[in-house]
Amino acid sequence: MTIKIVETTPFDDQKPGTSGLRKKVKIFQQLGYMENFVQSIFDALGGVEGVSLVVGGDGRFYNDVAIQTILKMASANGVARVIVGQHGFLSTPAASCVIRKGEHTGGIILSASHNPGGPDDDFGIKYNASNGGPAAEKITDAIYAMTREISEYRIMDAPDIDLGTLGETTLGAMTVEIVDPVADYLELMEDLFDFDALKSLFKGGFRLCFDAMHAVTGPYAKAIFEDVLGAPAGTVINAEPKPDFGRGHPDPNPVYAKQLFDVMFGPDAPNMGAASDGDGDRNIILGRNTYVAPSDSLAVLAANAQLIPAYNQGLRGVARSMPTSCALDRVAAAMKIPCFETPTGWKYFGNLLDAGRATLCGEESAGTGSDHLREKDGIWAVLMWLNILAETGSSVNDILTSHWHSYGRNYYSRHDYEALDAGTAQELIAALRAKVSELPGEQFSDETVELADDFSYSDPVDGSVASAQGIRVTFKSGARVVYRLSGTGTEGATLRVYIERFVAGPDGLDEDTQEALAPLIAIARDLAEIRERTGRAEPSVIS
Ligand code: VG1
Ligand code: CO
Repeated sequence: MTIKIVETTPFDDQKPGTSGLRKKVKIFQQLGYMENFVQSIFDALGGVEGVSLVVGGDGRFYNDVAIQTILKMASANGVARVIVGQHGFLSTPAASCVIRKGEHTGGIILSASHNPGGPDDDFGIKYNASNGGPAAEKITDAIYAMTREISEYRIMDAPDIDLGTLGETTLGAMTVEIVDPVADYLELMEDLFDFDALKSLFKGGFRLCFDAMHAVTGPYAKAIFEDVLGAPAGTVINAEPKPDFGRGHPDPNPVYAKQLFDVMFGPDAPNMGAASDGDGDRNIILGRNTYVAPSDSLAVLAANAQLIPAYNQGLRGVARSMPTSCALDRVAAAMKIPCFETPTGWKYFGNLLDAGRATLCGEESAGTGSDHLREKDGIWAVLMWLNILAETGSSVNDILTSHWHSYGRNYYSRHDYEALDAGTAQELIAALRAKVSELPGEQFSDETVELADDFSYSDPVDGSVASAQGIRVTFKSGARVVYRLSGTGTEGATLRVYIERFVAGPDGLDEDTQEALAPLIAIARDLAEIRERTGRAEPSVIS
């Protein structure tokens, strides 16, 4: 076995987005592309001699090839030890868990999350730090800087490692440990929740349908819900992970998780439905004939967290991404705890969680989590709901309705315009940015603009500033529209429009979301000239 030093030249498109570097598989397959990025991670860390790293991914096409490359490069760069999930599998939250528990230096997660997988679809890679969370912007910026000046990478000339056999082996001087991807994560969940109460719930005939969407959560969900908690076999559907997610799109929303929605809105629906995404960090929750909007789910979890063993001391604070609805703010106000508003992307929660200033956090894009990890966590959120249902004896629908009666309802929807021409999308945002300062006071139908700006976040822990994070327009009525471009896509641009209107109740709490928001949706489209600029009359996905 020898160490090869390979000369290379920079690629100019390796800037990490909202959550790492995401590209088509074909781009990653270019000679040296993966290697350049991995070497840049190592270089940005100031070298990796003697460190220990965790490596795993969501099992999508190219996962195995990428892991072999990373192992050979880690060895050639002097890494002492690498922990790999068996068959290369580690859900994103499980990777965060393994990094934290083993006090490793960091980890490399291979995933394009909710994007489709397969030879013609997407792949991704990101670095997580020793706290188990996505690298902060200063590290991703440093990685990007390295990709611009890289001239060589180091790789071991060695045969592939067998990723299927548990236990230790070596690659050059480096130890490789293949671990059960579920074990540490299951142990953590057992610490947080009342598993006896959950076992009794299922024993009493409670029915759950969990759609793993042929993605990484299948083995986790089967082990936890069926094997440990005693839910009947078949509780987890689409449980077998596949490199192309069964040709599906592992994004748990009403469009791509249609099978689950059909079950939950069909005859004889189970008590609760849930789904996760490609890498297991997202969740959606459904009751019978009910879809719980992720922003509402976050608020419900915050309001009821004290029922759960891990949070029975109360929450120190909560945090949400800027476009997430303000339902959480109402709960925080009632609890008299701080509510932080951060840019989109989990990396911005890291400092608040590390500093103990936020206990629970979440995003409108179906991500919720807490200080138990530094990633959002899909199965954790499902266990939160189950534990709340077990404690209260209520149904999902009852919990949600009574929440609205206590706090009012933030009607909320996100409209995505996918695969737009990138230039057109950027011009649309630039035009909005140019007019924000003139918007206050302007009237659109029944709404008058109160505030408009391009969101800028100043981290209260380390003072770092993230600017140009999305255009917010708040109306005097309390309604709100937010515009931003996705940072996770791999083709053209996706415009996300977030629309929100608050109704205090007790009347008007049971309207259809799209109907309740219709006038505001029309304003949102006019204000940004979406049709005129993009030629699109309707969004491609409504969630
Ligand atoms: C999207 C979501 C964001 C989430 C990110 C990663 O980003 O909007 O809330 O943190 O995906 O989620 P964007 O830039 O496309 O809007 V995942 O499940 O990829 O790790
Ligand atoms: Co994800």
